[in-house]
Amino acid sequence: MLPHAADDISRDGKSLILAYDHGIEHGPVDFEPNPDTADPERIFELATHEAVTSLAVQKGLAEAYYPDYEDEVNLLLKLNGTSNLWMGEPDSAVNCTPEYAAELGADAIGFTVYAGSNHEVEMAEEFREAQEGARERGMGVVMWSYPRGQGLRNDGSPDVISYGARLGLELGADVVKVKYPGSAEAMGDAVEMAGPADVVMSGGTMRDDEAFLRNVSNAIDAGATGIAVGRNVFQRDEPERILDALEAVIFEEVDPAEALAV
Ligand code: FBP
Repeated sequence: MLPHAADDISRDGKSLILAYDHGIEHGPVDFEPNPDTADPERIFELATHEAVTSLAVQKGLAEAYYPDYEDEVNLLLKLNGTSNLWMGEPDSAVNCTPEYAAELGADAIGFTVYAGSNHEVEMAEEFREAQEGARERGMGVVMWSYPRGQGLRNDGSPDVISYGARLGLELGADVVKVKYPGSAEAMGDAVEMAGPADVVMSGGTMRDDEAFLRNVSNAIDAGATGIAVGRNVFQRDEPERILDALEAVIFEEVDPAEALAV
């Protein structure tokens, strides 16, 4: 096994990344179900929950809030992002360098790559700079590997998700974040394609607690190492409760029904 540059953002080889880049990616609409969550302080507090192994945010939030949390929270700094107001082919503006991420105290960098977009070539080249910059500074590299673009008819198909996982390995990510491909078997294929890179599933918006945790449990059984989750935690009335259950399912491999019963 290769030395693992993402150890700083995992616990016993497993990860729960609390994703909070929604203010840029989707906009204020994502805070409507739980209006308090528009306040980043609420989420930095939530990230001190012991289930959370890192908090993924953009530069502006890290500058404003991370100094107060650097002893309690591992920082996963997203280096690119796009608003939902952008109507072109999938693309993501690079808004932070790995140098500045290190200055802000990041343990790892996060980077979105939309393979299949007309902008794939530039995005892969931008990822190269981010990945090599992170390597030089000992930061882990997490790729949001989301194949999408006008040429892709089904970006949620198991084959496409496995391809996305493989791209993470090929381009040098330590952790590849993919959509859940719908079954443990398909997740197992994605994990196999990612080789020594860790695979984490994204959270999505599924509201049935047990069904959501069952997907997470299936992903773990298939060899995934955790989840990068945003809305499915912070849009709930009691985000701490689902974090407790996620902790049991991911780190202790407790059955979802049992995890919810506690
Ligand atoms: P969720 O758990 O809320 O799905 O967040 C995961 C995530 O990757 C976020 O980091 C990102 O903002 C969002 O999904 C992007 O979702 P999409 O591009 O599919 O709209």
